[in-house]
Amino acid sequence: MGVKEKLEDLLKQGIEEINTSQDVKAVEEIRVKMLGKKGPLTAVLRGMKDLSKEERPLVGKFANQVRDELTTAIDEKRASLASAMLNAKLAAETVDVTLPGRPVVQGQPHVIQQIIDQLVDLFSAMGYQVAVGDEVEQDEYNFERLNLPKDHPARDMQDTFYVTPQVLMRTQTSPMQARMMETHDFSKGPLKMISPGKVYRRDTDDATHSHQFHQVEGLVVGEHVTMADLKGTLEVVAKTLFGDQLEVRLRPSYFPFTEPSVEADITCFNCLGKGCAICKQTGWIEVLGAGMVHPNVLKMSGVDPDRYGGFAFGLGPDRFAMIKYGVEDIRDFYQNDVRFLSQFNQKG
Ligand code: 2NL
Repeated sequence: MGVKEKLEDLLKQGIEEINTSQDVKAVEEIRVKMLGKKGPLTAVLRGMKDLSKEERPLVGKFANQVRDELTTAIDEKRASLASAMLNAKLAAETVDVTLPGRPVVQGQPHVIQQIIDQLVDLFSAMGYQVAVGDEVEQDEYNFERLNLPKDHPARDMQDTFYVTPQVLMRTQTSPMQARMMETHDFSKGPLKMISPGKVYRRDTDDATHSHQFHQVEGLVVGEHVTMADLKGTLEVVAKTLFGDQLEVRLRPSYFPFTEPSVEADITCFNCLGKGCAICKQTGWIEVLGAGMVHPNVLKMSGVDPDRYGGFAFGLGPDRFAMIKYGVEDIRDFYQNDVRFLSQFNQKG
């Protein structure tokens, strides 16, 4: 077979192989096989030195033509295979943009946080500051400044988690209020504040006790602050949280940091005062403790008790939530069971 025929065969065979190849890898193998250093075309070109002077340019020209045709065929095939692959991939990965989205489950603040938020909104609207404070406090602020000296019997029921002998997990939010009284400039006007947050007590957890719970305390100190102001304020709180038709009743009580001290009841929202199981037939439900700030408490924070006075109250959002929603076990609030918690949806 002459060199020309050999080249023609090579071209025919190459084109056929290229046309029938199925993927880019196969095309690349053909290129290496046909056009590579060890391939038949290179062999023909190497053999040119044995050809006659007349034949050499003709064969050379034809060999170049064969190489160009094969190269073009390979490039075209490679491009068409690559675009076919891309099309197949695009078809397989089709996104149906008309599919409806998966709904995102919308949560809500914890029911206790909802109560705190309501109180924060209410008191902010009445011009109170909101001061949160730290959960780790000094004995000095948690007890001493609130008229609870060492060995005071009321310390026992509040005995708590000590970090060091002088540092503890706060048993009430009042230490923040003592700090605010200490720094407030009373010549510029009264101090009006609430202090919401977590508090800790060395209680054994049961249906009505948790070693960690919440408190919102309120404090107003200034000139001419009276017990009538306290009662009016508590009425606003009760009506906002439990309903407009409810009344507030104050009963004498005792707290070391207030004198006089009171316990506040609201009309039972269930029977509206007639007497039922929820209010134990009394027609009233106890909701919080309050009183007029004890002169010693004012003095210890550097406030002159002959010039300034005020009221304070402390309430438990946990207890408020239990009363409002009829929850019988405080521990339910802390177990984080969404089936329980999602019942208290603000949006109804
Ligand atoms: C309750 C009773 C109360 C206070 C808290 C208070 C704070 C300062 C001064 C005076 Cl800085 N008093 N707080 C007063 C009366 C009662 O809490 O049973 N809380 C759940």
